[in-house]
Amino acid sequence: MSAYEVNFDGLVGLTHNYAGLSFGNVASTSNKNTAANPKLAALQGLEKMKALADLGFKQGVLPPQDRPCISSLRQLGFSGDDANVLRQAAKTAPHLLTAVSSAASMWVANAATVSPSSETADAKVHFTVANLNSKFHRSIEAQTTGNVLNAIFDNTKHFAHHSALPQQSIMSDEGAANHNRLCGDYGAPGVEVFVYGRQAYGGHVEPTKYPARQTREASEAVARLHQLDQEKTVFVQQNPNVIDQGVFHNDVISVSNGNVLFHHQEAFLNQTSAFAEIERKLQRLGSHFIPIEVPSSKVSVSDAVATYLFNSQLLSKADGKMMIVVPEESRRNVRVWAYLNELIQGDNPINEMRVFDLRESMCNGGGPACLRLRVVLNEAELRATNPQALLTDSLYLSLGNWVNQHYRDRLTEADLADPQLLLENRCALDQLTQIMNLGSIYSFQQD
Ligand code: SUG
Repeated sequence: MSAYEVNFDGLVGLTHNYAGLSFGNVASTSNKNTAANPKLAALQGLEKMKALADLGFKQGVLPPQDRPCISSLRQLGFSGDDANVLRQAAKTAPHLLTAVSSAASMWVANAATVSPSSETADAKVHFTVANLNSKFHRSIEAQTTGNVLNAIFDNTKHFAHHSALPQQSIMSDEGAANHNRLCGDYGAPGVEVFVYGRQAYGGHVEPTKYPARQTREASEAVARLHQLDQEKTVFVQQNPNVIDQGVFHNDVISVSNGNVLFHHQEAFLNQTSAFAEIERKLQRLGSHFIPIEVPSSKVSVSDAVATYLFNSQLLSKADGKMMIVVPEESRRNVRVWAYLNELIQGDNPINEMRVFDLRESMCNGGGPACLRLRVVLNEAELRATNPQALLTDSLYLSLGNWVNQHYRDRLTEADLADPQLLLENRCALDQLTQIMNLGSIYSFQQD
């Protein structure tokens, strides 16, 4: 059955700021305390969505979360009215206030893992919300993420939703950022490649400097929940040395599309055997594997981390070729830019590139691929998806007006305690749920 890959991009939230919350994510820690521009961040993201929709790619939108998350602060013992909760947190635990104010839900590659219906035993599209257990500021996303996905894929005939795995480090799960799918046509069964950073039980190799955010145990649980056949899954460990150089998610060092895996030479541990397994399993499905490997001699791991070359999107065009979508930082690096120009001239399926300015997100370690969650949908599933979550010219205009009306153009840590910012968020998000026809997905709407 024919199917589409729909890229759902996260809308940047109103509290987008640089708080240095993600140890192991070089951009996040190095930009701590610089002033952010939430309005520009949201508009940059919207421009990418619109440009790709205009090129004929199916594009969806996922809403931001309500921040500062007052319910998290209450759970941690702050009390009184909302303004008092904010005041007390700012005074006695400012690090907690910044954590619960993060707009990190914009990086929806970490929202969930998604398996298309062509691979699951019950022929439904399966979603497992990521618990994002490695970082406190991200672990509080899970509940609302589940509400959002249920509001958009609200049809039990086609969609199966699983809540996040237990919030425990053995089950650390960062969603689709550590998940690649290789296939022939999007609608045909493919091979799902789960990439983990450490194995909690019986693992021998782990990074030593920075945390590994995905466990093998979590990846295996997701594969079980999604009812995936062993012959259509591969588990491979990410090279711990690259995690220690700032590759905190696999999507900072590799990206797949169709039967192509674009990756760095140092991306995986035991790469030879993992690739042989992918090749064998893909062949059984009638497709063949095309790994495109970037050698360290051309692009170092440090250049990859600085430019997010691999946090690119690979998109299939109508003519069967692929387009690579990279951030502006890739153009600015001489070696990476030279490599990209060589790549699109070479004998491989990628023959076109587009560059986007996503600087506001990039400064927190989020490139084009972090900002999107891929959902493969056939015609019937696409029809069952909330149409107001799919980007049309009119939704683009509404969202642009909404951002311009509600967002601030400068935000620093000092602003997070401002009760007015909380009210601005709630007012804006309440309107957004109406624009996108999402119902009551936020806790402040359920009180
Ligand atoms: O989880 N940054 C995010 C970036 C996530 C990128 N996603 C993917 N690679 N898929 C993170 O580290 C920084 C927030 C701050 O420091 O203010 C942050 O959460």
